[in-house]
Amino acid sequence: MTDLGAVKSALRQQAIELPSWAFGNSGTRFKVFAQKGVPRTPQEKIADAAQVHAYTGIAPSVALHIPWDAVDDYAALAAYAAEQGVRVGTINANVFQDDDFRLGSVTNPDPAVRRKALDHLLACVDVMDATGSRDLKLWFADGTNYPGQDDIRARQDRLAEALVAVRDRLAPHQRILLEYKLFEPAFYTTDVPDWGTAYAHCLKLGEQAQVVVDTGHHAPGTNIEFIVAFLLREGKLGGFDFNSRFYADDDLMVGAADPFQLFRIMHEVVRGGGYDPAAGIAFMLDQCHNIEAKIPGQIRSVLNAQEATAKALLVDTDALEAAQRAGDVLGANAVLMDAYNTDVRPLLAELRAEDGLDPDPMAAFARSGYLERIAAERVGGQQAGWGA
Ligand code: AOS
Ligand code: ZN
Ligand code: ZN
Repeated sequence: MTDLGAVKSALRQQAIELPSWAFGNSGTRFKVFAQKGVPRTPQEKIADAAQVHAYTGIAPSVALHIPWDAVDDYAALAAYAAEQGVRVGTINANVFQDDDFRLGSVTNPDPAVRRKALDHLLACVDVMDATGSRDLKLWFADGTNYPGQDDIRARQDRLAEALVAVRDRLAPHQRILLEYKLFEPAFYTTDVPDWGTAYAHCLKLGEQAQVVVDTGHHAPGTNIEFIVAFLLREGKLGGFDFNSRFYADDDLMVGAADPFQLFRIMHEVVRGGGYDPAAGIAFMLDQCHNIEAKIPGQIRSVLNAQEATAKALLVDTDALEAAQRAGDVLGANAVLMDAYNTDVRPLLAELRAEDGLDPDPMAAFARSGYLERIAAERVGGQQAGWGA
């Protein structure tokens, strides 16, 4: 039997980090649909993120993207976030939106471009110092489009060199989170295409470098929970970029396309000790709300993650282990499915009520009038910087 009190207190510890870019206008290369009231400044993005936390109680931090969220005074921005009831979380570097990076950033064949990319990464660590952020998330768009275009091995050497330089700049409490992605924007080779490549670089870099798993960055059919279990076991899972995919890197709401996959991932997280805050796993969303309202989209995503987590915490581990030891294939599978098939919504509503939150965050936010207010007050919202 599962102890519901223990499940509730574990759920109270949950922290999902929101991406600042989820609140800006976004789209595809075909069209960015502008929405009313979207933020015009990093402060307004933080204010919107704070709404998500206010209604869910489990989204206490916001990831920034530099230079999309560039400000003169990052310490002041962190103070502003604190006033809003949230904090600045992971700093995301951007070495993909400059003409100089056509052939890559840190892996570019031109040393001057490599230097420019590295300088940006180092500047991001300066931002972390000012905001008190622990993690620097590195995703590189680097790769090639055609066989022979550049030397695959030399590009790995250049990547390793840049990563070492960044690691050497970190304070002891700071980390590199290295993100991999199968393809896009590069279509032939990508310099960090998979967890194995990211893991190998992080292993060489040592304690301060960990792999981040973006759930949208795999080939169809990839068993992501296996990757999670493996990296956790090796002490190399740094965090997640949660989202859903149907086709490629769709950045849709987590738990929308495949809630069962999210449950399986969270089950491995719990099983591997990654849910313990001491494990330091960063549970982040990396999403864009191209056609749906952004703040409700984020609230829904946080709730989806919370539901999957509740189900994972409900797994009867004693019964599961007993069935596994006995070689009871169907019995073991049934234990897992029982947890997955539990409707956890009443439990989560009860938890919120106990904590002074509205049991229905979506409805409560809709009633608050916040969206109408920002639509009236904010004119000329910013594009997220993504999908232009
Ligand atoms: C890109 O595909 C990666 O998912 C990045 O983590 C992120 O989406 C990008 O840096 C924009 O925020
Ligand atoms: Zn990502
Ligand atoms: Zn992505």
